[in-house]
Amino acid sequence: MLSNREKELLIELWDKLALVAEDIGSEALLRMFTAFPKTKTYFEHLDLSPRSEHLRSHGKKIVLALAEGTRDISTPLFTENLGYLGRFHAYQLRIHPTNFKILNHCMLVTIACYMGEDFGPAVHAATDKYLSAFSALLAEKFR
Ligand code: ZNH
Repeated sequence: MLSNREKELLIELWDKLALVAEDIGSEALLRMFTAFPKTKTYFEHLDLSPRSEHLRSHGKKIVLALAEGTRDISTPLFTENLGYLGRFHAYQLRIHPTNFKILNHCMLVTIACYMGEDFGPAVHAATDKYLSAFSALLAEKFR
């Protein structure tokens, strides 16, 4: 569970990241494809080379979805708004749940590099919890 202080930290952080959503998202994806090449199998229809338009636009979608979600943490809206994305990832894309842990890890590393000194232990822990909660919802319908 996230405390009120953690929610504030998350809104503050993701407001900053939303401004550079393409950079953060594409870097996290590139890290994932480099360190965990099997994840590329879900993206065979996209150009995954560094700085490609596909990588940037898909990265942006992910970061903006995460940034928007920070507004609704611990409200019923959080689960409701993510219903569509959850069904999409489970039924259409059939993303195996382990992949969410992998992307979360790559996202944390990317954010740490970008934020530097401003990514202290409290905001790090809050981000870790938030990414886990978000991806649990995206993964929960997978069978
Ligand atoms: Zn995902 C898509 C988000 C994870 C894979 N995604 C997507 C989208 C979004 C997202 C927003 C768009 C939708 C529409 O269009 O409607 N994701 C997300 C998030 C996360 C994720 C937030 C975390 C947290 N994904 C993921 C993973 C994977 C994926 C892990 C694998 C590995 N996605 C995907 C795909 C797609 C998506 C494949 C589709 C793409 C295209 O474009 O085709």
